[in-house]
Amino acid sequence: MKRYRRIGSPSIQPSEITPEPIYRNRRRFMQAALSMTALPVLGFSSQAGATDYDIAGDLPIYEGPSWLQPKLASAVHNPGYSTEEKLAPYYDAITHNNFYEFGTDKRDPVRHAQGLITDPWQVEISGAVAKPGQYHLEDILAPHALEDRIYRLRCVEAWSMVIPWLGFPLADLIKRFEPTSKAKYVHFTTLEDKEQMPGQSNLFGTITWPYVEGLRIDEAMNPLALLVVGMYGNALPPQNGAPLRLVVPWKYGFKSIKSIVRIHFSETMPQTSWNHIAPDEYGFYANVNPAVDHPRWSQATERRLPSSLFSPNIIDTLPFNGYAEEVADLYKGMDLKQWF
Ligand SMILES: Nc1nc2c(c(=O)[nH]1)N[C@H]1C(S)=C(S)[C@@H](COP(=O)(O)O)O[C@H]1N2
Ligand SMILES: [Mo]
Repeated sequence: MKRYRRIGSPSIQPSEITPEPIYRNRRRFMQAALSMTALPVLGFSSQAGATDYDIAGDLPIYEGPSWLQPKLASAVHNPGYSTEEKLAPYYDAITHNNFYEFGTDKRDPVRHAQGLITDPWQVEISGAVAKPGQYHLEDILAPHALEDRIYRLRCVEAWSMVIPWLGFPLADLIKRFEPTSKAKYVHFTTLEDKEQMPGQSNLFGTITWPYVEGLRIDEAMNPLALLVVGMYGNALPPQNGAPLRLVVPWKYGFKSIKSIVRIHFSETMPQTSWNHIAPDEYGFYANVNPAVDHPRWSQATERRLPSSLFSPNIIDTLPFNGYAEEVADLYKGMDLKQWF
């Protein structure tokens, strides 16, 4: 069992410094750890300020559906696909989000996503596959054991976090639905529901809803590409893309599409949301690359969260976000300045 280093002074009780629901969440972890499951024991930030406390104090513990609990509890840590870097405090990971369906401010998703109905949830598998259909998420997940993997997440806005995800390889799902020889690309679509997602009614919004993303099929088959249903040992909170999201750690965060309702296989390259908005700024590939700057800012470094004015924690950005060994071969012979 892996133990994470506790952040903050050991003389301070976690209940004094951690918002109540999160503290209770942590107790769940302790219980799980005592019962000798593979769940990690988490460290929590001592940096939650007074205003932060108010937001998190209103947060329900995101349990997820009961059918998901045994799967989450039996997830096994995969050190081979994990980094040893310091985790983002859980609090930061669930309150600093990009999920434009709920607003463009980093705090909007945690404020506005709590009511999202994530169970029952349907996922459509369509296009160039032998077994297309409309499936319940429970059936989608049924044959897959969950792994606990700790990945770096590098946003195109030049901040990053280290997050422990619970998920399974996208490749395993793809094989199950038997793509045909015409399946050259995989498209992903987020839920479109103006009732539940206030950001989708924003008149000056730039995204044409629903949010769409995509991968080349060989990228999708890479073992690092993860379909995620949990984080920090628990169900994925709505603001992080419940109940099902993609995590592709060698690419900028916008490729890691949230709250997926459709996975489609095709011969042609899909349109993707950010590429559609600003093709000069956001490419289809969007591989993390310190040598290719965003037109309006450098990509050579990143702000690793938690970061503050006095302790900005700026670190060098690595090619493919540090996953070059696993993925560089996918792009052999491609000019990465052209195919950014
Ligand atoms: N549907 C959808 N997926 C999305 C986004 C979004 O706005 N809508 N934002 C992306 C961006 S820009 C990033 S950096 C990550 C952030 O994931 P996190 O909030 O879990 O850290 O989600 C990505 N997935
Ligand atoms: Mo991002």
